[in-house]
Amino acid sequence: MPLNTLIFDVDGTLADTERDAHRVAFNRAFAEMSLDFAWDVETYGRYLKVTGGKERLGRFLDDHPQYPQLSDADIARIHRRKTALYVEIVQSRAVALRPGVARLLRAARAAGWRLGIATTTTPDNVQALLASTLGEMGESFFHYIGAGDIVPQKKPAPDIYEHVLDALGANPEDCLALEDSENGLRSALAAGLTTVVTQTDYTRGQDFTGAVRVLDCLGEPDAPARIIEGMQRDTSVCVGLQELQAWWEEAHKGKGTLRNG
Ligand code: XBP
Ligand code: MG
Repeated sequence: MPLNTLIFDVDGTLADTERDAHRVAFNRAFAEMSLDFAWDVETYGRYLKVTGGKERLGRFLDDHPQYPQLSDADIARIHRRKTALYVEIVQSRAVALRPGVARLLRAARAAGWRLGIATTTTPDNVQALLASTLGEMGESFFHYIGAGDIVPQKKPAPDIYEHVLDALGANPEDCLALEDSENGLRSALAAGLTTVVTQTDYTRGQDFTGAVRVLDCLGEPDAPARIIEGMQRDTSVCVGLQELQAWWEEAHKGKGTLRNG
């Protein structure tokens, strides 16, 4: 069976949301609640290694005993406010999809491929992002959206990808994941998925061992992407279904698992 299912990460992959949307929403929530700290771009980048907003805040407080230590209930309350503020930012259309994402989604849909989302972020955030970038029917592009606390362990654990594969009734061998980060890549690989990475400013330089390709983005016909790791390194490409199919076949041949017909 040929490749017929794509599973997308959200933050960093569909859109570059972290620095100017999630980080800003966290800082606004901290200020509203009179908390005596804020996350600059560099600090937030370091704490992105902890996936999940509540978990990220918890780790930051663990590392900074000089700030008031908050209960899980307080963290959850701050995080709910952060989510509302993030949704406001996204609804103001401050966040765009990354180059090539809308083109690839439309091509996959037109070809009858199945589309899924496997993300660590909160479901409200995904809904708002898809509506503001793809229109009110944005969510309908996807056959299943797996997000946030629906699984016990966030990325790099494979839980969210396994959950989405299960919900789609899909075999990992027939799917390809698109990710932007080492944590996301580890999660997808552990679920058995061939994975393409489109790195961001925050994830550049992370360890992407195991990805079938690492690119700077998906590219557009008039502004192609660059392959950074993997075969054809340093070449330009506008990533479409044909490229994904070829890379997926290459990965399966490498594993000796490509099935014919
Ligand atoms: C994204 C995350 C999320 C977002 C914030 O990781 O780790 O925590 O940063 O969203 P990935 P929440 O792209 O690998 O899914 O605050 O809603 O958790
Ligand atoms: Mg990501």
